[in-house]
Amino acid sequence: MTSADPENSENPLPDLPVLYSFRRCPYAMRARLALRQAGVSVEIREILLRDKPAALRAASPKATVPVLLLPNGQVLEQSLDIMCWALAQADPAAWLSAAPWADNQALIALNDGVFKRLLDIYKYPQRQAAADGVSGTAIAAAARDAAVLQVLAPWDVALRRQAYLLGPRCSVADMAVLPFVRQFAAVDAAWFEAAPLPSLRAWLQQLMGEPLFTAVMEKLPVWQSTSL
Ligand SMILES: N[C@@H](CCC(=O)N[C@@H](CS)C(=O)NCC(=O)O)C(=O)O
Repeated sequence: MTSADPENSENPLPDLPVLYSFRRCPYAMRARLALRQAGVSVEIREILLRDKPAALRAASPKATVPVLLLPNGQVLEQSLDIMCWALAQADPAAWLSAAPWADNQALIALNDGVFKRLLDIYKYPQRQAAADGVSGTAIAAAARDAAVLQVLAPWDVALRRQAYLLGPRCSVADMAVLPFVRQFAAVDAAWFEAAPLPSLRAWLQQLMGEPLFTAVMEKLPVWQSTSL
């Protein structure tokens, strides 16, 4: 966590928390899920990663999204910190206490590490294909199959015996990984539909059908700074 400089004219301290967000970023979407679940009033500033506003860089020089700028000048630069901050304000379905915190952390680390790396290759195989001189299709299929073997099949097995990834109740981990699994499913929807992951598919469909999810996935216009 860092602090905003109150003298910084790019970023005067806001009245409401400000979230810099990008709809196609799964980290940003997990932050938005928690903020909305907590009922926190927040100004969402939808940005483009290829054209980051100066105010985002001023608040957070590393300039990844999401970034949450609080009225007291605190800046949260990690999506999981934003989720925890939001749920500390209000946690109506007890996502934070649904499962041991260490289990949440382990599952999210697997998602943000191994799974995110394989997801990126699956989504953009041509990046690696150009470097390795191998066909993009083969690289995508290998990444997809590795993701299933190492991550999604074990999650599917867990979901056969329980409604959520860590037990009978929805936890932070379910919501933290949901936007990533959604992206995986969307790369090749027909393949995912037929994949041997029936319980994961049902979990995904159920969560994506909830008003909370559809609300955060609504498209927003790109934020225009008025301070220029
Ligand atoms: N560990 C960070 C990761 C955030 C992240 O990597 N976001 C990506 C977009 S999905 C980003 O902003 N990348 C910077 C860029 O592409 O310039 C978090 O959990 O918030």
